[in-house]
Amino acid sequence: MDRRSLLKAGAAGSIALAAPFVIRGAHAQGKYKEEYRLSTVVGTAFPWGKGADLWINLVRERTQGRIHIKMYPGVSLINGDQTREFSAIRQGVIDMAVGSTINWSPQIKELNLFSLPFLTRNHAGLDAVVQGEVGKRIMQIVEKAGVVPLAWGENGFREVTNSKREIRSPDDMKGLKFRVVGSPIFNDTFTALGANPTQMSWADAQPALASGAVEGQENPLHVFAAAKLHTLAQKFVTRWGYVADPLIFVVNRDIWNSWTPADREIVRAAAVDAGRQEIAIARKGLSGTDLSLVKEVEALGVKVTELSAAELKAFEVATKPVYDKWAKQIGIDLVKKAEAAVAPTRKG
Ligand code: X2X
Repeated sequence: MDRRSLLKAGAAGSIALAAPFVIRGAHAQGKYKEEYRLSTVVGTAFPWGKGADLWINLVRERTQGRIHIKMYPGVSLINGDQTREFSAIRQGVIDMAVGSTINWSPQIKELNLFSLPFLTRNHAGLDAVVQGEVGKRIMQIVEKAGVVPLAWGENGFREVTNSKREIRSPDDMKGLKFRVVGSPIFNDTFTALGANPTQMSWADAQPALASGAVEGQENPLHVFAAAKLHTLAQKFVTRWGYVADPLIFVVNRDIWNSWTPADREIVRAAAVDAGRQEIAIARKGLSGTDLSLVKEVEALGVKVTELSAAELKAFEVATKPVYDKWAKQIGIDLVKKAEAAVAPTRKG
C-alpha cells in the first residue's frame, strides 16, 4: 500500500493503520509536511532524474524518514511549462527542485551566462566557472531571487541534432527548423546561424520531432540516448558543446525555514553529495578513454560528428554578435569574470 492510500485508510479510521497516521500527524504539528514535492524536467532514466533520486534517498535515510520527498518529473506540478518552474518554487507551488539554469533564465537574467555560445567548451572550463567565484556569485543571485540554492548538478553540454544532414558548418544549418529551449538567447543563436528556431517545452518537442514539424533540437547526449531521439528521426549529432547546462538543487524558502537547523544541514549536505554523484553520471561515456555513450549512440545508426578547432571557430564567429548582445544583458562584470576563469582551460 502506498503512502497516500495508507493515509486515506488511516483517516477512514482503520485501527490497524492508525499508528502511522498518528506518527505523521505529529510532524505536521512541527510544521513538517507529509510529502515534499520535488520538480524535475526528466526522470530517473536520465542523469538529472537520477541526481534528484539520489538526493531524495539520502535525505530520507539521514532524517530517518522525517523528510519524505516525492519526485514529479515532466515538470508535472505546473503542467510541463518548464519556464515557469522558478516562479512556482518561489511561490510554493513546488517545494523543491533540481532545475536547469536555462529554464530559470527568464526570471534570473544572469543564468543566461551558461547559454553564451562557446563560453566554456569543456568540463575543465565549466568547472572553473561553476566551482569558482562566479558560481558563488550565481548562487547568491539565485538566493536573492527568492529560493534557497544548495548545490550544483549538470544536465550536460548540449549538442545539435537533426534529421536531414551532417552539420559541420553554419551553412549546414541554413533553413533547418529547430526546437529550442525557453530562453530567448537560443532563438538569437540559432537565427544567427541561419537556422529557423521555434521555442517550445520538452513535452512538446518530442511530438514535434516525430511529426517533422521541427527537424532538429539540441540537448546533451545522455538526453538523446535516454529519450531515444533516434526514434524521432534524429540521425545526425554534432558535438559542438556550444553551451553547458548546469542544474541547481533548491528548496522553497518557507519550507527551508520550517525545518530545524539540523535537518537543514542534512538536506544541504545531501544535495552536495547527490550533486557530485550526478555530475559524474552526466559526464560518463563522453570523453577521454571512456567514449561508451558516444559508441552506444553510434550503434543506433546515428552519425556522431566531432569538429576540428577550425570548424568550431566558424560557429563561434557566427554567434559572436549574440554573445556580445547577451553579455550586456547578463552583466559585463560577471561575463568578464567567467571569461577569466575559463581562459586557462581554452585550447583555441
Ligand atoms: O527542455 C530541454 O531541452 C531540457 C530537458 O534539456 C531542459 O529542461 C533544459
